[in-house]
Amino acid sequence: MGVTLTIDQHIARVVIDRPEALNAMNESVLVQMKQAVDSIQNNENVRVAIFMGGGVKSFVAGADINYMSSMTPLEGEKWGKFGQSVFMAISELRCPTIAVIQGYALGGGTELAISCDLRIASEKACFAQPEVKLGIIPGFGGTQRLTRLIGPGYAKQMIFTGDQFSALQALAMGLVNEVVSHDKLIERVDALAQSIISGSPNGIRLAKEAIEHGLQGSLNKGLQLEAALFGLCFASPEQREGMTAFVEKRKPKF
Ligand code: CO8
Repeated sequence: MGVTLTIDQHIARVVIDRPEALNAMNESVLVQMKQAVDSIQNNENVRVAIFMGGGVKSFVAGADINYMSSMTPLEGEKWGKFGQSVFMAISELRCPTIAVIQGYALGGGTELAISCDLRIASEKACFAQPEVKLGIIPGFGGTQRLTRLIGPGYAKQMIFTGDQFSALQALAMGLVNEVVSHDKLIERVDALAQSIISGSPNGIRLAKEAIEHGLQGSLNKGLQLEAALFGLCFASPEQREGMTAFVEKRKPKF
């Protein structure tokens, strides 16, 4: 058990499966996750990557508390940096990423979910940043990505209280894109993945690049990058195909 990667029909599926610890992440899980992410990045055929937890109860119940319990400050910093690097590799994947949250997304689990582009939650999902209850702070990007995603008010509420938030509360905060019934979760995610796959891979990749870089700088810099990438689209056969298909009243073939 650990992390498995399957790639089928342009869709990569990464499953974190440690049933004995509700999929909590120890070093081995993070190492395997990084290997899976590298394989996806190196595979031009992948157009969507889906991250999910094994079993029905948990997405990921955080970093492994037993593993962290006797760390020294230096070991803690090293562990935090390692987790950050893995989650950065996820957020830097060229293809869109979807976190499928069927149950607990706690601590590092919420941080993993927010490293993905989109989050689809079952009605049974629950979210928390419970680190302060353990005497630590979110260390895999939570203080930064969560604040950027849902704003400082809700991020501080989650981080200062450590309380659990339901899927519907997460939806209201903008933490997830959609909440769907538990038994329809996979169906909905597959439909979403198909919708993404039907678009121009080059267009989607450049749009993601513009959004991600734009978020890190000023509006003006972001707009300059958007214009440059917009121009680049016209160097791709996908632009010709997309527009020709429209004119010919048929579906584009990407
Ligand atoms: N780490 C290790 N083991 C875990 C974890 C975890 N995060 N979560 C669950 N488990 C284990 C339990 O210990 C238990 O093991 P065992 O059967 O051997 O006793 C097994 O999974 C099943 O769990 P429970 O019996 O507790 O199941 P319940 O349904 O009663 O409760 C909960 C489920 C509510 C999810 C509960 O297990 C829980 O509260 N888990 C801890 C959640 C948590 O606090 N997560 C945050 C961890 S800290 C973190 O993620 C920080 C990331 C950044 C670190 C950066 C460092 C620098």
